[in-house]
Amino acid sequence: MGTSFSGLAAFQSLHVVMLGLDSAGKTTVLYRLRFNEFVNTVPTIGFNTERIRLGGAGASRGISCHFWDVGGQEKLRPLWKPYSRCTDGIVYVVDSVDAERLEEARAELHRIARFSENQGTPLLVVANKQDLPRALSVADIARHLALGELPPSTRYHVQPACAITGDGLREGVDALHDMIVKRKSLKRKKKRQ
Ligand code: G3D
Ligand code: MG
Repeated sequence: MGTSFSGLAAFQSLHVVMLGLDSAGKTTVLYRLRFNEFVNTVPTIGFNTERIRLGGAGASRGISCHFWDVGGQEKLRPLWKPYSRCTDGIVYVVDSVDAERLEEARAELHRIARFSENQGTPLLVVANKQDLPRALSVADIARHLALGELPPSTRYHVQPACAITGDGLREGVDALHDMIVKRKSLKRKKKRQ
């Protein structure tokens, strides 16, 4: 009871920001999680936001969380900093087929992870579009994004997924929830010391 109660309390007012290059699949992920179906998207100008009910079997079951999907076009990326400030978690969506833009995705991810306000914010990397034949593996995505070089305080999880069918998304969100709850309870422990 103790663990699930503290998990619930931690997640009731949670905010998660979704970032990633344009066309990575962020909005498709958002609506797949929200409506449990594929929704045809248009390029995001500004942001979309939805309260999403988490449905995992673990501590996240039945708890809802506010997701912010921020546009990924170059001209909108200055918005990433204010939107990610003080967020509980970051979801970084990557197009696993777009090898040419992985370097750009890496640079933007490291830029956002290094902001002082984001130090230690748990990170879920969604290796999206795994349904496509030339999709890179999770290991390749992790290597191209240089996840090992993120600030040491950044906990991360890489989740292979397909936002069209929803495969992998719930597992990813559950992993993010676990990291957020662990960080919050660690912070509480430190405060008490
Ligand atoms: P964005 O919000 O990150 O900019 P979108 O990306 O959610 O708008 O998605 C961009 C395109 O990728 C969309 O196609 C969308 O259907 C497609 N897409 C998203 N996720 C997946 C996936 O898992 N697999 C495949 N095959 N396609 C995906 P269009 O054709 O509308 O541009
Ligand atoms: Mg979008």
